[in-house]
Amino acid sequence: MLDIATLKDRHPDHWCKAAAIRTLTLDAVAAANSGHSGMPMGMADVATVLFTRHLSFDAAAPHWPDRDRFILSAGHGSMLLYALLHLTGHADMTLDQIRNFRQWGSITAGHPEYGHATGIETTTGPLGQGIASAVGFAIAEESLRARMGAKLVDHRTWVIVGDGCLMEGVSQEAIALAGKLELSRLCVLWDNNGITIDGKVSLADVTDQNMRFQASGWDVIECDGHDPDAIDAAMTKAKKSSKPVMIACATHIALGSSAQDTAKGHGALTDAKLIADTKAVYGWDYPAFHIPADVAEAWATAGARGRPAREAWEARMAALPATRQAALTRQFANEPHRRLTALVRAIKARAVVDKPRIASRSSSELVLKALNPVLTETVGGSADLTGSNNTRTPDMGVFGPENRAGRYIHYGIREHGMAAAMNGMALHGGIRAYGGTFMCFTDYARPAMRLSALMGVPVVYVMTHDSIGLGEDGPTHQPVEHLAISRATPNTLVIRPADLVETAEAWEVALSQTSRPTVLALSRQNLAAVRVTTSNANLVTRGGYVLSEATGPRRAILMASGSEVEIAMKAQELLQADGIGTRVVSVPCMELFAEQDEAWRRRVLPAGPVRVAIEAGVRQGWDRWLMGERGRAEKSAFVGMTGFGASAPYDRLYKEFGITAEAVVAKVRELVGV
Ligand SMILES: Cc1ncc(C[n+]2csc(CCOP(=O)(O)OP(=O)(O)O)c2C)c(N)n1
Ligand SMILES: [Mg+2]
Repeated sequence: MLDIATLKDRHPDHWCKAAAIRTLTLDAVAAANSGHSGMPMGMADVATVLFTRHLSFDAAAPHWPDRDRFILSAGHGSMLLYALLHLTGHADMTLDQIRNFRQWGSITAGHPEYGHATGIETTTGPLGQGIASAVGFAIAEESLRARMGAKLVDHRTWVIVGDGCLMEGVSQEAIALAGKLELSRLCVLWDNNGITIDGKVSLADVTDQNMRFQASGWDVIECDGHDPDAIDAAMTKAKKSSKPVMIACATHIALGSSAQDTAKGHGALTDAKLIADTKAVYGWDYPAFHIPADVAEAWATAGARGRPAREAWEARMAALPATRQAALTRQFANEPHRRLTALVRAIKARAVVDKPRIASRSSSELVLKALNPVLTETVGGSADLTGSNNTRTPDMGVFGPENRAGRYIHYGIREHGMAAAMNGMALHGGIRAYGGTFMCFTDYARPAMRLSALMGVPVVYVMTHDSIGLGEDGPTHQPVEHLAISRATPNTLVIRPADLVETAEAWEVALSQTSRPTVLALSRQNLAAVRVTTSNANLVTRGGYVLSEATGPRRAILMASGSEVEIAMKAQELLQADGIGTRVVSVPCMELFAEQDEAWRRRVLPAGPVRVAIEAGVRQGWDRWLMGERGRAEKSAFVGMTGFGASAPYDRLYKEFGITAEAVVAKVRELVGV
C-alpha cells in the first residue's frame, strides 16, 4: 500500500482533500469525546476519489431524483459522510453542525439518520442494513429506468461497507439477491482493514470475501485503498461490468496515527498528543476545524461537478407534457395516487353485496388485483411464499435481468433482505414497496422493519398466517407475540382487518401513508363478512369503531381484531338472546384509534359497560382499551393466548385455547354478575 510520504508527494491535491476529511473527523470526535475516528481516516482516499471523480450529484440540489446514491453502510464512520457533505457544500451541513457532532439538536447524530441532513440517503449504524437497503435502491433504479426511460432515470448506487457489514447475516441475503438480479449499477466499496472492535477480523472470520461475492454472481476488483489512481481505475472498471461489483479496498484503519492497524483505531481517538502527532504526519498545520481556502475551493468544485448533468435532466423533465411531469413528480415524491380512494370504494361496494367468506390474505389479493394495474408505482414481492401471501397479481410481471419492467420480486427465503430492500426502494423514491411473509417471521425481518419506522418510510408488510388460525403448521409458525411487538414499535401502523371491506380500507390507509410503515396482519383461514352495509367512509382510518350496536341497555362491549371479530359477533348474538345488551367494537388498528380525538374514543368506548377483548395473540397492548379509557380492571377481561400454540386443525385450536364465543359469553356473565 502507498505510504503517506509517497501519497503526499505524488498526489498533493488529492492528499489535501482527503486530509480535510481525516482532520475534520479527528476534531469532531475529539470535541464530542466520542465517536469513531478510524474508519473515516482509513477510507478518506476512497471517498475522495468517489466524490471528486465518479459520484454523480449536485450539492446544490441534493434531492435531484437522478443523482447517484451514496450509502455509508459502515454507519459508525458517520464523520466520513458528514465531512463529505460539508466539504462538497450541502447547505445544511455547516461547520457548526460538525462542531456539534453527536450533540442534542444537531443533524450530525452518532450514526447517519435519514431526514436529519440532505445527502443522508438512509439510516445506517446497525451493520449490514446499508448494503441490504442499497440493493433496494439499485432495484428501484433498474425498475424505473426500464419503465420511465434512461433519459429520466440513469444512475448508480455506491456503498461503503466494513468488515462488520460483511459478517452480518443480512449481507449474504443482500449479496445473493443482487447477484441473481444482476444489479450492475450497484458498487460496493469494502473497507478491507482487517480490524473490528475486538481485534483482528481473523479472531472471528476466515471467509474469503472475494470468493464469496464471486460465488453469488458479483465481479470483484482489488485495489490499494490509499492510491487514488488505483481506486479510480477500479471504479472506472466497475462501471463497465454487467454484474454488481465489489471493490476490495485494502486500507489502514486510523491511517497515520499511533493507533493505525489496531482495534484501538476503531473508536474515538481523543488524546491531544495523538491528534497533534497525527496532524503532523499529515502535514496539517492548522487550528481545529480549519479548512484552508484552496482545499475548501477544490471540494466546492467537486460538489458542483454534477450541476450540468442535473440541469440537463431538469430540461428533459421540463420538455415533457405538463400532466406527465406532474405524475412523475408525484411518483418520485411517494405521494398517494389520486385514484386510490375511488378504487377502494368500488371494491367495498361489491363486497357488501357479495359478502364473501374468504381469508383476509385472499381479500388482500382481491384488493391488489384492483389496485396494481392502476397504481403502477407498486413493486410487490414475497420471501418465497407467494402462493401463501397472495401478493402477486397477474398484471405485474416478474422483475429480473430479462424483465426490468416486471414489478414482482421473488426475494427468495430472505425476509430480512426483503425488508431492507423495500426500505431502499421507498427511500429511492418512485416506488411503493410491499412484501410478504408469514407474520411469525416478522422476527426475521425485524431489524429492517424497525428502521422503516425510525426513518418513516411508507412500506407495507403483508404478514399472513397471523395467528393459531393457520392451524396444522403448529407453534413454530403461529405468531402469538408478534402483534404486540409490532405495536410496540413507534411510528408503525399495525392493521388486522376482519373482512374484505376492512382489508380494502387497510390497503387504502397503507398506500396513503407518507411517513410510516404499515404491517398488515392477515389470516390464513376464511373469515365471515362482518361489514355488510355500504359506507364510503373508511372506518379503518378510525382505528376502532362500533361495528354492531347493542340492542336494549348496553351492558357489555366486546372488542376484537381480524379473525376474532367474527367470534365477537357470535358472542353478541348469544348474549343478547339472554338479554345482555352487547356492543361489538372492531379494532383493526390500535395506533389509529389512539390518534382519534377523545370524543370519538369516548363514543366508541363509553364508561359503564364491562369490556372483553378477543384476539388470538398475547394480551399485551390491550390493557389501555380494557382498563384505561374509562374502563376498569375489575370490569374487564381478555380472551386470547397466554403461551404458544399447537399443531392441529384451526377450529380445534380455537376450542382448545378457549378462544370461542362461549368463552366470551362466560367472561361477560362473570363480569356482569348474571
Ligand atoms: C448490528 C450491529 N452489531 C453491532 C454493532 C456495534 N459495532 C459497531 S462498529 C462494529 C465493528 C465493525 O467493524 P468494521 O466494520 O470492520 O469497522 P472498522 O472497525 O473497520 O471501522 C461493531 C461491532 C453495530 N453497530 N451493529
Ligand atoms: Mg474493519
